[in-house]
Amino acid sequence: MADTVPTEYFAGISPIHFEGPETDNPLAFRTYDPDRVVMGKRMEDHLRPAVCFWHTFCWDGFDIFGAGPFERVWQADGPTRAGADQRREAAFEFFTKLGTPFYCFHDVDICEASPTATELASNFARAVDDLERLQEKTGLKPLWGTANLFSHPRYAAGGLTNPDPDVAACALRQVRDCLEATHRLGGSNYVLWGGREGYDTLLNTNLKTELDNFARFLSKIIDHKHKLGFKGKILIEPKPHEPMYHQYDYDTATIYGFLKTYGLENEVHVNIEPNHATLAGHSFAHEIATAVAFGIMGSIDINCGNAQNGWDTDQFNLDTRDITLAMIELLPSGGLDTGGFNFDAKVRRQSTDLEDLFYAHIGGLDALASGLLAAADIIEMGQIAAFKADRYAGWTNEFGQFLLDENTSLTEICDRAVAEDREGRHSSGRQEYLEQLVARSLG
Ligand code: XUL
Ligand code: CO
Repeated sequence: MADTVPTEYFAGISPIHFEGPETDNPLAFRTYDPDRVVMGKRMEDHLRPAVCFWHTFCWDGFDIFGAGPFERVWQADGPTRAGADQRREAAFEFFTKLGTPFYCFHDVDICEASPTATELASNFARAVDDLERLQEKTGLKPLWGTANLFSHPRYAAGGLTNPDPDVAACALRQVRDCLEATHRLGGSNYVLWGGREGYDTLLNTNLKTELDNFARFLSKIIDHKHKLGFKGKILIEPKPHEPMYHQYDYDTATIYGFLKTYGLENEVHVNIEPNHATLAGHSFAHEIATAVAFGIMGSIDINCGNAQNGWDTDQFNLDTRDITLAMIELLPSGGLDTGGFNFDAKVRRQSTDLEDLFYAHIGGLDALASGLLAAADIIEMGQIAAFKADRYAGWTNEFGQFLLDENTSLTEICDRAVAEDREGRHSSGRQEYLEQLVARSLG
């Protein structure tokens, strides 16, 4: 047991402010300036940044090879009620000092270890009351809440796609409680990450039954959301694998195909995570472009992987080019509305000091701000949009329209192509010129 409950967990760290690019203070923002207006909107309103509970306050640094080295004061009591009470206090002190308006949580993140479903329900309800108090004190709100349907041993074969109806019912109970709590706390969205919705081997899996069940339960969740009057979005978070060999929510395109198959495409959006995009063999920008194209863009879990390995390393994304390329896809669509950028990222295991949590989030926010500024600059200069418009201009011409006309048959197209001797000719895609424009705005 910790002897006393601290009144301040991050003593010696003052609220973080914007000091500009010239500052040499590592506990200040160099680029993230919440009130700065970019393309007609405040930076904070573009980014809607959120800090997550799980990596930043729950994780003690353990990995599969060794115990956690972090020794956070609020972790000294272990996963007890007293420890969870301190964890929430510490988290809200951190959010307030960092100055981010949103946070994200799993049900299990905010309360003590709860072996049974009934214990979780009552511990969670108590913790949500406390979050309400902390929110009133600080003005923070959840960007989203989510039920953890992957840590408890009962979920080894999935939550909503489990072969056992008892387990699925347990998962639904957790989702119901967490959706209601997220609504009550004024959350902007509700997330479903299907960590164990998938399989390790097809030899023990009835794929069609699992997908049908998942869709059926998803529509019940959507019905419940409407009954509650929750205006936020339901978000599915794509990830191809890890922990399972194959996860059903493989990537944005797969999710769209699933939603469309079951008629849910107008009810569900996606929560895109760069490290999940790269695990699926895509870029961050590709996932954003796909979600925007299908009208299912929701929110972003910002992080990145490591180019040298194939794991979900959840690092803070400092790659401003990667962020800029994604923003170029996102901003012209109007950007995020209920979504935001949640730091689903963790400090490295050797970064054991409390200041490291600040350096990580400050660096992450500055990188987002730099990407936003560069993308806005590129969009405002207009050459990329102009190049694309010109590249596709043929489709607005009479011949292009003739091809696209639903009454035009394949034979008519071919006959006309022959009669008019239309062969076509390649024109430059100008990739290097376009990349140069991006590099120029990155400075
Ligand atoms: C796991 C992951 C989760 C979800 C929420 O890879 O990203 O933290 O964001 O369950
Ligand atoms: Co995530």
